[in-house]
Amino acid sequence: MKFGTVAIIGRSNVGKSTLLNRLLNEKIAIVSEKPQTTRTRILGVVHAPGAQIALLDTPGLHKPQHLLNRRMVRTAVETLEEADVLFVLMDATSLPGPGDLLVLDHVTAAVNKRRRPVLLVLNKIDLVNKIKLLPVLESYARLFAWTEVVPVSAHTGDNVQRLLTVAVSLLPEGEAAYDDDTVTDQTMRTLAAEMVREKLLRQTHEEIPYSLAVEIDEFIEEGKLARITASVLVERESHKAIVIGKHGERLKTVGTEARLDMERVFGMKVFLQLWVKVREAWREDELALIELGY
Ligand SMILES: Nc1nc2c(ncn2[C@@H]2O[C@H](COP(=O)(O)OP(=O)(O)OP(=O)(O)O)[C@@H](O)[C@H]2O)c(=O)[nH]1
Ligand SMILES: [Mg+2]
Repeated sequence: MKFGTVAIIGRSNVGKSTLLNRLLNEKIAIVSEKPQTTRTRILGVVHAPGAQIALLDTPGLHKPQHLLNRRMVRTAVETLEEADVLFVLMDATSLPGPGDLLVLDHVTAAVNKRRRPVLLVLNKIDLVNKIKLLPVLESYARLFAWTEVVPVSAHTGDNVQRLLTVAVSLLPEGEAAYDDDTVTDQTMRTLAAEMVREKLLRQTHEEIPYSLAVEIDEFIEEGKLARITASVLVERESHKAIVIGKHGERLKTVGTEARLDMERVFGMKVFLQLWVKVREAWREDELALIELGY
């Protein structure tokens, strides 16, 4: 039996959470086109024949501006330092940029402390033709002594099976750490909060996506019904008005979309109530961050 931890590392938006969901065949991490979507480490357990992988999605590595972001980067760095195998996710649609070099600095520092397999996972190959892929591959090959290079599309699933095979071959020997039916460490409360945040991210722009948080105030299961009350935290009164929208339309859309997701994932009827609250500078407030699970 093989068992090990695999960290998915990279800058924001390269598709780390999309890859996690793809490898699990289940949506446990929210995804959006806005940077810094993932704020915590998310465990997904991949059960393969003769092997189990504790796959860890992480926040995108970036230059942090707020306490929230410093904690996000710390989470990613700690995860990368502890993992047995690293998936370094890069975007196949562009040549390495400053954000990617920052990621490689972190990876190099961790590997210098303790050697272990480092895979270059070049994602989003569905967006580039093969001729354009070659120079990107060559640039990355020059930057690091990769154990293996695997181009994939987390979106279509192209070559993801091969990535799994390579990962399993690099895992240490060991007993499975999780039950056969364990998929994630995310609680229903956390999943519910994140589903609301995902819909909010899609509906908002500029500064607002970064300054939003969602807190579950009440999660009551009554047989096949869940009564969920959640607060959307924003940093300013003006943001509150935007999140609510004209005649409450935006918040209503968010609520409906999130509820439908919850009903599908939880397999129960959901009654969802959303409130919007102003909590000034929560991104700098350690207590608020701890309460929010960040
Ligand atoms: N075309 C294409 N789009 C992808 C692929 N993988 C991810 N995306 C898109 O890229 C965007 C970012 O995806 P995420 O999975 O949220 O990226 P992430 O690396 O987790 O980002 P952070 O959590 O912000 O660090 C989303 O719009 C995804 O739909 C892919 O293989 N192909
Ligand atoms: Mg993510």
